[in-house]
Amino acid sequence: NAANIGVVGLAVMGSNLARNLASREGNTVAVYNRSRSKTDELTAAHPEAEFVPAFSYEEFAASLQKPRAAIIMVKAGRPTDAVIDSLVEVFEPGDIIVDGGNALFTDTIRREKAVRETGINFVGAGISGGEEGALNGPSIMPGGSDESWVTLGPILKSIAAVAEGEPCVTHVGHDGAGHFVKMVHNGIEYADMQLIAEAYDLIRRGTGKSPAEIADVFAEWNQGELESYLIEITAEVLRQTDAATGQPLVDVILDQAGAKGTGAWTVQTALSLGVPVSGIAEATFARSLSSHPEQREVSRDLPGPEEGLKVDDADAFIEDVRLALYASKIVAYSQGFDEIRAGAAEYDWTIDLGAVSKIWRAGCIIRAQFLNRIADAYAAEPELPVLLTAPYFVEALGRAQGAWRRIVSAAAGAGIPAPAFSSSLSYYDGLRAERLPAALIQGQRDFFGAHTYKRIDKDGTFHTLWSGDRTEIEAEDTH
Ligand code: NBP
Repeated sequence: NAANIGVVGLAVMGSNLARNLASREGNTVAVYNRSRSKTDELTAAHPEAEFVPAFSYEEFAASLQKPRAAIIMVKAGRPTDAVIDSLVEVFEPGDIIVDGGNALFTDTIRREKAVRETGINFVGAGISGGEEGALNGPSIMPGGSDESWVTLGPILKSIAAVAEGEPCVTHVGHDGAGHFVKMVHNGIEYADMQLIAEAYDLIRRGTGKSPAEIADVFAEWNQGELESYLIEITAEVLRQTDAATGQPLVDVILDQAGAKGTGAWTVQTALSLGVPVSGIAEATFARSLSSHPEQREVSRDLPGPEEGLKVDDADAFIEDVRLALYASKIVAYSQGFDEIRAGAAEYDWTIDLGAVSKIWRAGCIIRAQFLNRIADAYAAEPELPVLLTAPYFVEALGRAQGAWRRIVSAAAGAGIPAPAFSSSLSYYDGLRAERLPAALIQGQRDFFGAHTYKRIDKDGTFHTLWSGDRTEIEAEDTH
């Protein structure tokens, strides 16, 4: 009963993934966990499943068909390195080690290089969808070599979520490409969540509707172009009543948002690549701001506007918020795909952006109908430099921009924070601008640091002799 796939690490994610694998026709799954109890619990709880339990790395390797393939689902960081080292000891050239945890893509690049030297294949695979996805079908973003994809592809396709008949897995690109794309997925998720939160806040403050009434608004939005898992669960959360107090649950939850770091990775990486992912950055910073109660406490009496939000027509206002949310969401996805495009160029990956949008249509947290429109945009123009300039999005932004501007102005006027809405609009207007005040920045840089500038009317690099007679000279290009 040799197993065709193995799983190392049988905590929540690993055990669910192992069960998913075992439930598919033709799979026999070798399972191993550092402490034996988790292995015993899993096999005892699921006697029907085709598991081959192993209690040492040697036994685990011996139970796998060659070329061996094993998916690691342990804590990211050192535990992952420890497991890789142990597997490398007992595996042979041609075998495949998959890291399905939330690794930073630069760690994956490092590990792939080191493992490749032993002749063993290493695949970093982003797996999205949490516990539920792992069990019933996640969205899977594998990197690694073409050779490993031949063995791994059919197995991963068998367990992935399915969107319109297509499995939500594609070979994203080499070495760290899969974990890079998973990282950006999480960054977009941060932006999507923050935008929804801002929409809720504006509707509540603008119309005085209760959370349960706003749940109805979101449920209705979920029937239209905003249809998505996150909008759907927003309605569920807003409708929930706290059993202890009888209050809406959202009113008794402490308003300090946690984060596990993937949003910050997305923003840090974008900064290094020079990609303006301002929506994702504002969403990440908004969580940081919320989580500093001492700063918020001392700031409570800072002056604000006299008047709160004044809404005459609640329905019209809610429709404006919906359009502002949609436009800002287009910006967030456009920025996220821009980061993937820049990452691919920097790290020499060939990434099919349309294929990435398609594998996010099911199984993952940002799953939405909307992703089909992104796939269409890249199908029509694979080298599209700015996603939001695709005709479908231009039409949507044209339809939304008036409402978007009204909402951002109203929020600013009433002193309501809407960082993701307003930064997205600024990004949009920045892209549209024929001239940017970046010209003045270049002048300032040349003034204090002789950093030079280019001219609009002739080639070359120039410097003004600011501390001399202020004539212009041709200069070496020093940026
Ligand atoms: P945890 O991240 O809580 O890790 C626990 C597992 O790691 C246990 O099996 C534990 O073994 C094992 N482990 C540790 Br800790 N140190 C080890 C070592 N030195 N050698 C061998 N095994 C070691 O598990 P999880 O919550 O199931 O998450 C697994 C991975 O999936 C993580 O990378 C996580 O970031 C990712 N994840 C993804 C999602 C998602 O939505 N995609 C959700 C949650 C987690 P033990 O039983 O012997 O202690």
